[in-house]
Amino acid sequence: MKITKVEAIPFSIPYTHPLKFASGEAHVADHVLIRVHGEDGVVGHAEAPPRPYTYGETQDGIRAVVETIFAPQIVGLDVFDREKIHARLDRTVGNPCAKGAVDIAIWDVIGKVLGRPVTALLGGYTDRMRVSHMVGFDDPARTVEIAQRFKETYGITTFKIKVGRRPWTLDVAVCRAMRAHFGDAVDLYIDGNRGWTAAEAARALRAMEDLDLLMAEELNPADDVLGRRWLVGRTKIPFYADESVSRPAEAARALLDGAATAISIKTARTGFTGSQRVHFLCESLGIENYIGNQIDGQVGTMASLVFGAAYKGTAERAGELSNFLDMSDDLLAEPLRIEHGELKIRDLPGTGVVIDEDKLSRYRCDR
Ligand code: MUC
Ligand code: MG
Repeated sequence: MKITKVEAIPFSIPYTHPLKFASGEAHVADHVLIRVHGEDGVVGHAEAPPRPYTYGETQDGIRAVVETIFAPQIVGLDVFDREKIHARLDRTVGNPCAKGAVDIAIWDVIGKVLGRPVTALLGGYTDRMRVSHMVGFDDPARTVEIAQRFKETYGITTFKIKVGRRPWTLDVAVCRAMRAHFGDAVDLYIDGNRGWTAAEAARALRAMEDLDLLMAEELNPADDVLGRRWLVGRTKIPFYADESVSRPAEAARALLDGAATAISIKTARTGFTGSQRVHFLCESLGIENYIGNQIDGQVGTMASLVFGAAYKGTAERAGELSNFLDMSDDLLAEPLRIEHGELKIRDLPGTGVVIDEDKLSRYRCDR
């Protein structure tokens, strides 16, 4: 099945509840829908979220690199020639979310051609994942209120709290309020998006030692090489690398350098193929991982679910699969539903993404 066309369609959907974190803010989902067309009218879909504050990609940049560089390189190749496709995409450095979405859309085509769900082709471990919700910067009372609503409405009991503000005591107060309110009825972990220094992070962690945090993520910049190694060495819970590992080789380097002891896998930036490599690396080394959220819409969240449910290692921890709930609308014909704290795979060939074409016409911003 040859690739006949690759489209990159920018769209824009506002958030009802913007997400604020140490490296930036998301008010509008200004993402790009990638469509890979095969012969016989088979179409695969994926969502690329531009994160200028994380990887340097923009909506215009993703569209340009996909349409002007990637499409001419892969049109005419067979969808099953995945190594050849990747060798061509990898001639361009960077652009993780553009590459990740092209990869996922190709897997969607492959699933449709074979008539099988992609999750079964990847690993087929389970049909569902537990959901973790990511809460942005806010005051303690409001954070508790949001978490309580998500717990009551969706049955979510795992929360990632964004930290990395100054003074660090602001964030400690939020985490403390969450634990005081929920007791041991919830799991809590933190993500600093590089906002603190190593010393600030160490003090904050010490101040939260009694809060039973599951893990900590990117509390200080990985580029502070010795500071990061020092911090990781004294941290008593798994220390996750996220944005500092946008390629499998970076994940290997972070683990070998002592810059992290666990890895967040985001299909938005490593697609399915790169995420497999990261996952297998972690599995071989006995390192834990979880499915992170690139502030994905429902199309991207479906991809995270498809991958996360495919493997025992990724399915056993709650995945960050709920931030689409903060968007005013989305593109899926049949919206995702989180029930009893879980999201279930759709038993359809491919990734299960079916686009509502009316919504796409309404939100696309290239016309
Ligand atoms: C996360 O886990 O860091 C915030 C910035 C980004 O790139 O992803 C989000 C979530
Ligand atoms: Mg993170």
